[in-house]
Amino acid sequence: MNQQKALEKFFNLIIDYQNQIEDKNNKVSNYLTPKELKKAFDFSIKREGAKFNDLLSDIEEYLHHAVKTRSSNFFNQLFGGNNIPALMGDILTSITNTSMYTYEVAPLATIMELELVQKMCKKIGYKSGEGTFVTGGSNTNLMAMLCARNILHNTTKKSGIKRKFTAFTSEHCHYSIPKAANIIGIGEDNLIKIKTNKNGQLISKELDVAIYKSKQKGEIPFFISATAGTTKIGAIDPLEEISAIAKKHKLWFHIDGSWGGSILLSNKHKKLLKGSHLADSFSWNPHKLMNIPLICSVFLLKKQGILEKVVATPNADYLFHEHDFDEFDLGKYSIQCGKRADSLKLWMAWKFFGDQGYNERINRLFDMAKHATNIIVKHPKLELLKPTQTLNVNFRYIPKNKKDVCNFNLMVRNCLAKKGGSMVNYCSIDNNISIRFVLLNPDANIKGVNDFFNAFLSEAEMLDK
Ligand code: ABU
Repeated sequence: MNQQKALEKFFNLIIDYQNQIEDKNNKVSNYLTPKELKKAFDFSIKREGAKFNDLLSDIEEYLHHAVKTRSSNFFNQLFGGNNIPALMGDILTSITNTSMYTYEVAPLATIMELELVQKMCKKIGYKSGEGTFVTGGSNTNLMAMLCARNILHNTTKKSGIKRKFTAFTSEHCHYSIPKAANIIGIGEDNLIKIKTNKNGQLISKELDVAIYKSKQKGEIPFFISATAGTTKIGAIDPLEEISAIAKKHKLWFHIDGSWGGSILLSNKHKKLLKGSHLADSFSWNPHKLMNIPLICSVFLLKKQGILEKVVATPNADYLFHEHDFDEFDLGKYSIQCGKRADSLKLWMAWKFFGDQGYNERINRLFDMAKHATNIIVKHPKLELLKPTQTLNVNFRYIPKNKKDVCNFNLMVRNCLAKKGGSMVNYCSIDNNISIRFVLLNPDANIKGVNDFFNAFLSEAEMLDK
């Protein structure tokens, strides 16, 4: 089989796969243990190589075993959803295979990135900010801490840290914040985690006190990270209050909006993120609520000129040449060298759906989160573990004898995942196992949510007999 025929067959398989995704009766996963999977699939790579025919049957197998994360029955993770324009963009990115470091090799994607950064800055309320696409939400948070360190203490870029720097966030922060503290050299122990209220939101008074205490000890507080959409609960910290504290103490104020940032696209719900424009920097992951294929993460800053100051390093004259528009060579503003053209898929999706389309998509998700919450509240056996604030619905089933509730819920969840009809994740909340039902796929509908709860309840009732 020649390359052209192989490509044709490949795209036919992709179309079949897409049809499976759209068929709501299709399984989300065909679960196998690692041992079973090793038996079911030939992972060996032979010295003599293989033929396209072999690869095509491997691809069929791969698609069979792949978890259908774009299915509307997938409620497991903070990414997913069907988005054909973005998928086209992603395929186009692979086919044209370039790196975003210079305008010369990525002309269109460069301008798209710049346009998108400005559009996102406007949504946040930044008048003339800047930004860069990075390789995941964790790295947007890393960039934020690095910018804070190098801008507030401008000798650190060259000389490193000589004193004890402290950073502040809530106990519900994403685990990338301590990682960032590790990577930029302040150390995880010097990240001070502030208590949250019963809704999982940072208590700003406690933040203020913690900063004072740190100063009294002779430490150097420099960074606060608030969260707009915590991973477990979907809580949004009190952004305006935190901004006032950051201003008072002259600290960098960052918002980790990796999950909740896209709520800014909803005219109805964007008020939840009131005060976003006050932050010095903002993390936003379009691969979450905007349903762009992984990875699509953007780090945004209120002021221009910071990225170059923080990351630019001389001595790459084989790549960055002086020319009439060398400010378009985006590699100079990135901690990466190779940089995938992730702007293309976001640009295509946003062009297709428009602001209006995304407004409707996000609003629909909020309606479904409300519907799911109502199901839980009305059902005698279900308990809502936290008030639903955005798109995370946390609940559990209370079995007859009320014994071992955590393990019981874990069992129900795992049975569902193994059967593969739908997938939902779990987390710990206040020392309980919580089923975390997340809404991010706008193709899910009220019937789909009802079907999920019916499946969950029938599994639970069977185990509770
Ligand atoms: N970046 C956090 C995503 C974790 C999750 O999918 O639940």
